[in-house]
Amino acid sequence: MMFKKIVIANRGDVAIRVQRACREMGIQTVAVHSTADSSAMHVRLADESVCIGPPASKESYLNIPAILSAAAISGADAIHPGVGFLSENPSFAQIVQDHGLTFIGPKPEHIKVMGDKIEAKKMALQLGIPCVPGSDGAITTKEEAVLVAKDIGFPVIVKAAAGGGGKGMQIAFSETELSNAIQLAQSEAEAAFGSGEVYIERYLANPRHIEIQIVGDKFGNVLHLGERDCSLQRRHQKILEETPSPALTKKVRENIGNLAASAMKKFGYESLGTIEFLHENGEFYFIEMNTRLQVEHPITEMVTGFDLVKTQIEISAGKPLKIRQNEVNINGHSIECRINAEDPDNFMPSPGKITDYHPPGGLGVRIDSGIYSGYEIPPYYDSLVSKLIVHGQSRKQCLARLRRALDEFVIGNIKTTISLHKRLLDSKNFVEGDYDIHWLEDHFLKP
Ligand code: MV4
Repeated sequence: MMFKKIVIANRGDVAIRVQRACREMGIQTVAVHSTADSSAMHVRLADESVCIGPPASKESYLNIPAILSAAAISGADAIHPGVGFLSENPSFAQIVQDHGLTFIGPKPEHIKVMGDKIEAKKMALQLGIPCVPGSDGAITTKEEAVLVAKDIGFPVIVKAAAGGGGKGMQIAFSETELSNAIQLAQSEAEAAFGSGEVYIERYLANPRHIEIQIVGDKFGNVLHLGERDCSLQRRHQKILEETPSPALTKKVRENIGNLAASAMKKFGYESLGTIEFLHENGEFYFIEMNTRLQVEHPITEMVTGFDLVKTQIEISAGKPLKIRQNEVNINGHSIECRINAEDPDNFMPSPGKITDYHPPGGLGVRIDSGIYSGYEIPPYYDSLVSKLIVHGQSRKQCLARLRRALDEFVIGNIKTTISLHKRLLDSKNFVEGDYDIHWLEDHFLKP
């Protein structure tokens, strides 16, 4: 049975993205918001809204009892967690189910396995997904670490099992560096995640970050929808994403996509998922899997014409996928620029009142955003304020359209990263698609 009313446990552009899918499907929407977000666009656009707590995320967007209460008083039958916040919290997914509601996402067990990076890697290996050579599970002592490192060869990287997103990572080029790295990673992980469990991998020096979008239904049908190249990052924050990756051929894309899809079929995975790989010298190495909708999902939608959020909701309502793999076509090229309310020179957050707002438009231009003229950006949350997504028949046309759209874009009078994106378009490496995970930070942003 299709849902009648969905609570969207999120804010900003993502909450609006989910509302748009709901509206097109005839589903009522309930926004939740903190006291700092009373005048946010996601509240204005929803059919109903419920205030769930004070500004701090911990007390509002992460407040499970308050979100369940919002569902109860509004009579909703499902909860969509959006991106971030509670979207990859297996206990939340379970609690939602235990309250007779549907969690719009994968099964709690699958979220849990992928949340533990050691368990995720073991599962990936079992499913036939290639991984970076490394320790067989957790490492507890320096001696153990040295044995593994001597086997796989230096340099090695020490990672937190509870990590992801780069926290608690340490690189070691020698035996002496390794004992320090283990200790540092363990204490950093303990402080950040409450678990000091770490593991080791061979350190790949100059890979690209390539992720495969997959979608599975409750009937064992799994599709892949191509890849996204997310190598342009700063301090583990993505800046710009594109698809197809300039580094892959059609054949390579098909091979890794089919591998990812058949692995997820074996896993019994349902809903949207993203399998993250490092890609170096023609090889793919699994690093993590995200069991949720992603910030950069629009570029996949632009080249496939496939509504990922609508499909995600349909799958949770028990509907089968309507298309087969041979009906998935990658058409043209798409790029997403993350526009943050930040100083483009030092990336310091720059919240405040938006006095002027003129978003770009025209053929092949999409804006996913929750801002408007007169809106005051609160200082409590992520600084992403707008996603500019552009589509073109070729990468070249996509780049020309992106430059045109960035030139039209006015967000005054706060600092944003629009100028950074314009500068990127002037860079030879970017225009030629010649970049890896370190290029932006080590070359483009360095004086
Ligand atoms: C790595 C790596 C090199 N070798 N693993 C960073 C975040 C986390 N998701 C995985 N990360 C990395 N894992 C091995 N074996 C380099 C990184 C990495 C990185 C990965 C993707 C995008 C940007 C990055 C920036 C620095 C380091």
